[in-house]
Amino acid sequence: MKSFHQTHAGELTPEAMQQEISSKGYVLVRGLLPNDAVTSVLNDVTRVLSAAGWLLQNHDPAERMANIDAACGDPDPAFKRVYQQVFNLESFHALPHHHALRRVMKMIVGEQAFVHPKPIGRLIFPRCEQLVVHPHQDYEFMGGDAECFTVWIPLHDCPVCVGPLRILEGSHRFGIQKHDRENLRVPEIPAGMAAGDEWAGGDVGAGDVLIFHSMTVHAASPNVSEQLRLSIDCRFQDASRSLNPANLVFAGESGKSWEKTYAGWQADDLKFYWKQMPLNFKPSKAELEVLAQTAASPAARAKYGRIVSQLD
Ligand SMILES: O=C(O)CCC(=O)C(=O)O
Repeated sequence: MKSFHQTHAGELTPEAMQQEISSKGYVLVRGLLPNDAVTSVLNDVTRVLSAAGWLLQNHDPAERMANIDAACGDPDPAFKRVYQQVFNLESFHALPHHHALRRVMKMIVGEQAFVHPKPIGRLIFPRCEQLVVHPHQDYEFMGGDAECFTVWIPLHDCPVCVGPLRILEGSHRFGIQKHDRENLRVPEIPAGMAAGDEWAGGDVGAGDVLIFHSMTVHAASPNVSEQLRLSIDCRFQDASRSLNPANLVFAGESGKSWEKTYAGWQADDLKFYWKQMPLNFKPSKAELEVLAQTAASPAARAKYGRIVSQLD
């Protein structure tokens, strides 16, 4: 695997960022986010994990030493309970809106940069092969407009042994690639089948961000350390491009809602910010209303109904 090509936060220009993304499919920006911004989210997350018994009690929670007896991952109910507490943290949602990140994302997607409101937290126990994310393109999961970009943000220094992401350079140039869905909970591109140039990887530090196109194939490296790997991934696009409304709400049966997420927040500015914007939904709300009546299965009709009800 070759080393990531890297750019330093002090030397960014829109031309350089766009050139980097269009040639390689990603850009790794070193030192973009201030350490205290990242560490304060890390502290909030590790407080939750420590209370859940996921961390060894005789260590500082910030060290993330894993209690391997508690190891779990999605879709274990034990994992979902803890994940929900992390997802509800105000600081977890605020980090993707950090002005330093917004500035860079405007260079890539334009002045109307829109931050998708549902970041994903990765709480990855070490030495658990089934928790390692396999090669895929985010477009497979997000839909909407392909000109959408993921930002991967580790909450601590992430040397290769702790399992940072790796990127298949140039893979965004090959369009939608075939994902295997059969007998898999999460679709993935079968081993060795992804089209692209060469895999790139390496250490990613706290404060660094890895930005990549929705068609760029990426995967996690295995976490072979003794520590949990904690990261956030969030998505940005030009607000005028089409967007799948399922990415704004909770389409599943879990009963999650923005009201429950926001219940313990101090500030209001990041609550429902996306509802104030003239977004271009694909499928549109009218199309979703039809699907809620006509989709083939009762489960699909119920899912579309839940999406529509949360858009009002
Ligand atoms: O952090 C991980 O392990 C996977 C992240 C990922 O696949 C993504 O950001 O799209």
